Amino acid sequence: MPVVIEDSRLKPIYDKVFAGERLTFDDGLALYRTSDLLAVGYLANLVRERLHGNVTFFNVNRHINPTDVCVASCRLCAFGKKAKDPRGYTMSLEQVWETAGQGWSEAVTEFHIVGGLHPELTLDWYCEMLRGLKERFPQVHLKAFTMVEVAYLARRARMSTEQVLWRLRDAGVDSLPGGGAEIFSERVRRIICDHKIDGDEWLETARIAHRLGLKSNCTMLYGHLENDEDRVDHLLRLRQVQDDTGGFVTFIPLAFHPDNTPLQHIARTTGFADLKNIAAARLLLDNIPHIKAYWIMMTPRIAQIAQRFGADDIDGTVVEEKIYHDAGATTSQSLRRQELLRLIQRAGREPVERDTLYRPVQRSEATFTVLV
Ligand code: V47
Repeated sequence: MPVVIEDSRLKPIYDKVFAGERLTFDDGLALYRTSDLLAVGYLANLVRERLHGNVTFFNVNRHINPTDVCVASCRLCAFGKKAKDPRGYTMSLEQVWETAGQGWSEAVTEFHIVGGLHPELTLDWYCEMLRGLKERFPQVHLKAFTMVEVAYLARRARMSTEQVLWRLRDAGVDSLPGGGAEIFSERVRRIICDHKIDGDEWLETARIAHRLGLKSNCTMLYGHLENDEDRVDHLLRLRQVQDDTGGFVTFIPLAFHPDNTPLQHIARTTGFADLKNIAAARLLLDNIPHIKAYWIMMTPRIAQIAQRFGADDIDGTVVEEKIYHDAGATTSQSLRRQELLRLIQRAGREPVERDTLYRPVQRSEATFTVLV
């Protein structure tokens, strides 16, 4: 069937995608600069179906944020609070374990644990938290600590990144989430998150984690001050690390939510930009297996359409989300398993429940009755 490509700049990309060839920096720019979203989406969908056929993955997970107290003051963030801010919170160990159990059922396969850079919580405290979770929920995968948190813990404990990752892994960390990458461009990073590790350090921390055998995700925050070049540069730097380590499992483009941040004058991203970022990522990141359309961030409606624009994952039940809701997200805090199934099926995809590392989860009929 002939494919209609309105923008002639996409023709070489079309040829490369059909031949299975790697796209260049300039190809990436052309993907971002064209308005021919359907052509970009068509190509991304082609690659996505080559890799995953008709399947869309989801999981049954729970987010836990032990503290929102943070020494950094990133302009992009509405979640972090200063230690003296009465609105801030820090859970006790018992509260973390109790929170993990709230809404817990046989169905939860992953705890996604991230928090602020707390000035006083120690590496020992976090290790005890992890051991306590493993003791109480031995079958649940712990996807915990962004590269930024790992680097901060290393600095505070005066240990190497490698030593900290060893300790966290021994205490129960099974893999790392993809947050904190933001955008690697130093020009933009200086404005939106100048207190954070720089892009090179984020990538180096990921390399070390992968070397130790820990898989991780990766992300890119878009829709703030970055330009097309910054986005392509970010994706290609992730692609380079993946060529070297093979440790990234999933890429998640994250749309900037400006409410309650010092950057609240910036307009929210559009559905067009959200789909473009999914599709461009699928085409440029030829070595990262999965592209996730995180429904909390892009709304269930756009996340569903994204399943035909390059994404093969929609994330999970989540249960309780703070980072995006503090920044004005209007999506609900959790989706039931049945609703995820419905969204995926109505997009004409076959839902497959996965664990964090994308192994299919087998469930007996009996467990369906206790699902969150
Ligand atoms: O690290 C913070 C970003 C991330 C805002 O690995 C913001 O499976 C938009 O990383 N507007 C947290 N974004 C979310 C995240 C994530 C989510 C789902 C799955 C996975 C995974 C990872 O959100 C932060 C930061 O990059 N963020 N503030 C904001 N106002």
